[in-house]
Amino acid sequence: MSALTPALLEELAGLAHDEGLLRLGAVRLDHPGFAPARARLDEHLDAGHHGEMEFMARTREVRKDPARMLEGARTVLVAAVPYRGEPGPVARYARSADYHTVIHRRLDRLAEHLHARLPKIRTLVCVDTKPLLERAAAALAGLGFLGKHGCLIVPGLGSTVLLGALLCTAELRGPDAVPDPATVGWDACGQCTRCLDACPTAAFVTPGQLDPRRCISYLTIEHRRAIEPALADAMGERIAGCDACQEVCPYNGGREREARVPAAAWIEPPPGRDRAPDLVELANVASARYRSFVKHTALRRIPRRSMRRNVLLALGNREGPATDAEREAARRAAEDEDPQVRAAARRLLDRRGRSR
Ligand code: B12
Ligand code: SF4
Ligand code: SF4
Repeated sequence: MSALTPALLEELAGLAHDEGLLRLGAVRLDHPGFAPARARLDEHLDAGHHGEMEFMARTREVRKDPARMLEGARTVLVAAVPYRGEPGPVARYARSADYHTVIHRRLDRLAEHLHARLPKIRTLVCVDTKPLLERAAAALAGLGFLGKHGCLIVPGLGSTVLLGALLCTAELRGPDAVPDPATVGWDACGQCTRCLDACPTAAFVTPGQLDPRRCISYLTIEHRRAIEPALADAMGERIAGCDACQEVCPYNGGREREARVPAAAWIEPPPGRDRAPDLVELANVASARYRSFVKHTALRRIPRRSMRRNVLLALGNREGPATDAEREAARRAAEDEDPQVRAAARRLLDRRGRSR
């Protein structure tokens, strides 16, 4: 049988690091630590917390048993990829080059190395969209621990990292990276509750457990229906994703992080894309222009109509009377064929439409 020995894992971790896949670790799929993660997933889905994310309900059983997507899968390799950027209306990760593509390519190269060493194995690259419990796998593979904000915190890199995984049929030899699953919990947060307190929509049910239906990331990216008025008010000027719970996390501070990351590992914005978007222009953005705005970023997942709704809500949340350009944009959008765009435009006019 093909074995992933500690020596081979160490060799792969070195190669992975050079590819920009940091802190590579591995965990067996039968590690007992997956049991609480699976139970948590069941609880989450049974409570309907996934909201409109039907893909979560549809893939419940595969997510709990990844061998259903790769027959004979025994082990998952996981790595962290850091991103950075200033606060703004678009969450940092979504301003960067689309991590699905970037991390997938890096993992493809890692898989090539692995296949060269263990020719008989089969592998499957998983970045976000495959039904895998990525945070649990990363924590159990020894990359870090789960914070009360629910994100995986990698010591030295913080939680502003994305995860990529390589599922494989090789058998992992050697001791478990995390022998006691209890060590991945939120103990390392101590008495801190900054993330829970900073969440604009009070989306945490308990530490580490989110009700995504209240999370701005879900509302701006996944939720296609009208957004509840109180939640729309709390979104502020965020139009795609949210970083609030991670911005306040002490594990994300510190300039030393920059020095720890090899330059090639960062997921950076596509060239010329790091400026803040012009919300007035986006309010009535045409299809072709929108396609170029979202190109090569994870923003591609947001339909244009949802983005226009988000932008009009954000403009409605600004302080003070609307500028002429904002009022004009709102008037135009108030005649739109899409009911949510129309409603968000009218909200803006009602709140800020009076003359200055
Ligand atoms: C659906 C989804 C969302 C949804 C719902 C999130 C949620 N909490 O459920 C929404 C749209 C809201 C969302 C938001 C964000 N997401 Co998201 N999301 C996912 C996705 C696709 C599935 C997550 C999932 O399984 N949810 C179900 C719940 C129950 O799982 P969970 O919250 O991860 O909790 C697990 C742990 O608590 C664990 N657990 C509980 N107890 C114990 C005990 C032990 C011992 C262990 C081991 C584990 C464990 O079990 C749970 C299930 O595994 C993953 C990718 C993937 N394939 O995993 C990315 C992912 C989690 N998201 C990611 C990111 C970056 C974000 C945002 C930061 C984006 C943004 N800036 O807007 C926010 C963060 C919000 C937050 N505070 O969590 C990253 C997280 C990276 C990290 N460092 O943790 C992931 C891993 C994508 C990636 N490949 O990088 N996301
Ligand atoms: S991403 Fe924003 S809305 Fe979602 S839990 Fe964190 S702070 Fe709350
Ligand atoms: S902000 Fe505090 S409580 Fe939240 S994850 Fe970071 S250390 Fe933990």
